[in-house]
Amino acid sequence: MAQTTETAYASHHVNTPLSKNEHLLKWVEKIARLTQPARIYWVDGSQEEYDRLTHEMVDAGTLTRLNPELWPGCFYARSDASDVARVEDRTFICSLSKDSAGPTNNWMEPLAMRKKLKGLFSGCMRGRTMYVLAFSMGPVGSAFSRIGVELTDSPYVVVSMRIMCRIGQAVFKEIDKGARVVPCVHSVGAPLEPGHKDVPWPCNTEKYIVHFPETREIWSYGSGYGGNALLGKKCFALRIASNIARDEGWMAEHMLILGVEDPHGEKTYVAAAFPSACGKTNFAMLIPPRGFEGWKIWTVGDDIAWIRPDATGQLRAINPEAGFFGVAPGTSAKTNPNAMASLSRNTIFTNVALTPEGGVWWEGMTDEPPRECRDWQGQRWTPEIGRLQGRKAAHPNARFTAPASQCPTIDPAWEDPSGVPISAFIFGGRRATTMPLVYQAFNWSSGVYIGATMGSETTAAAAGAVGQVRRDPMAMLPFCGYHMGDYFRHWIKMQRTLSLTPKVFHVNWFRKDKDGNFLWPGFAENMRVLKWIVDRARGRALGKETPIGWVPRYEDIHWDGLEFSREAFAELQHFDREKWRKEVIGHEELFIDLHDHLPKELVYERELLICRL
Ligand code: TSX
Ligand code: MN
Repeated sequence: MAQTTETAYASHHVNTPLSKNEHLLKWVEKIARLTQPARIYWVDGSQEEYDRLTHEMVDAGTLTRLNPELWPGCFYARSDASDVARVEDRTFICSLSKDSAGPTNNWMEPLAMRKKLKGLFSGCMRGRTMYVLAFSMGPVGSAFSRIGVELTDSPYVVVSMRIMCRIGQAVFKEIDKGARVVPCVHSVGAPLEPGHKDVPWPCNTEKYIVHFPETREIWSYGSGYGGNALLGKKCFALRIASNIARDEGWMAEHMLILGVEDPHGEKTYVAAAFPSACGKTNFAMLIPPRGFEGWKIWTVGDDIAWIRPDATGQLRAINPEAGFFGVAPGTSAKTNPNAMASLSRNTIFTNVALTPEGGVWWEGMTDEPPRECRDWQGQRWTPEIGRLQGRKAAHPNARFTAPASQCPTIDPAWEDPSGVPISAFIFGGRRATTMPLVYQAFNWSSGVYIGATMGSETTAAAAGAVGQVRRDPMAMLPFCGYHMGDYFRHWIKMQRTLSLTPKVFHVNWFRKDKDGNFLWPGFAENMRVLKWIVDRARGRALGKETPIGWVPRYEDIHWDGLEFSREAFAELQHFDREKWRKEVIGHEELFIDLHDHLPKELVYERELLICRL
């Protein structure tokens, strides 16, 4: 079926195509002709298939089955040491004009990039199986959902995508009904020559993560890891979807979604954006502390929200994903028991440490490290070796890939095709000074300004100097697939389509005193902030007006179950005029880069803020 006369290529169809869509069939053949896989396999998404693929990967050395007594249905993978994270400097937005991509994205001229890709992908799947992986971001059949097909030569990607999104037969059915498809091509870039033995984690030192926003295409080469390879997540659900959303009048955001249920059973949903290393997944799965008996937090999503106005002008959101691809280090029964329950079975772990009992471990999982284990590179590791050589057992970006359905607090409406109503947006950052625990924007445009200027201090995990404020507007800097200035304009314009405008808040769990101690206990205690936010969003809590926005007074916060003094709260919320004058100067830096696309509203918001200061 796949023979051509131009090339001496013939690939073997392992099974019959699962779609009758002519465009899809032609495209699969075209990519097979280019990449020349030994086999083509259409992924049906069944449990039997998953079991077979994981079994094959265990035989190939890519996966290790964990001890089923301790970790039922779980697998362990070690990546190549050079393929451990997203590669932002190798990520491209190839729009026709450089100006549409904006100064914060890498851009290459589409024709030049296509030529480059043609070279890279020529014969790149030789000796491997090309999997035809249909996936739906969002529940199959929901009006919110969007479909992609990823052609990949990585079975690790196939089994990971089965956890992270809806795949297979049901999605092909949607395609045959005429649903539009975002084509995604992925190769690890490591053809397997006849007679050569494969390595556990094939990849290539040359990496390209490429998006064509106008034609809605994704091409990824050279990496098998995370967002570089599971193309439904950052590439599709954020970079391509942000383009689709802008054109169609909705929002693709890097946000968690959670529901707050009060003791009367009233539920209020919020969406929140945080830069990395702020504990977004922990917040999405928060368990209310002492003093909040009868309250409950429900998890809808921990990373991405697709949000659109319904017929009445109320924003509604879905989580386009079906799993959590979470950072393992720091996750524990103390910091996030719900995440620990989610990953207790049917989970794929990558780059954590392997214990002698066939279990996994990572820094921060338990107070006591295991006496001995194999680290993420397969080397023997003991606490002493770790101390002496400064080596960690798990890679700092080690991940768990776990089904969202296993989260004990997963919201009953998490797969509702019409989404959940959003009453508030929360922006946050890691800031040792200046930013109070919480404040509320005066209105939508000042809220957009707060999101557009948000920043976080760099931690040891990130590159560069520790403790510097990095601006990361709406936590979308690496994920917006077009000009950031146009993105702000889209946010401003969204308000016009709404009858009910969500309230906008900024939080900071990380303010420190002059001795460098955290002022706020954080974690479960963040519930107290969340309650004020929900009360404000429902128009039933008081606050105080300040130059930066509305803030709670001490008596506006529910303190039952926590000793926290009026004085400590005053320090936590303190508004320092001098620090804020410096802060707005910091806002200017990002705005200068974007100035020719910045909406007037943000320029005026800045002026207003300066006047109030
Ligand atoms: O996730 C965090 N959250 C949000 C939880 C819902 N972390 C971990 C951040 C790294 C990913 C936090 N760390 C939070 C927080 O609210 N706050 C802090 C800072 C902090 C750390 C420890 C203590 C207090 C604050 N206290 C003790 O260790 C006793
Ligand atoms: Mn994320």
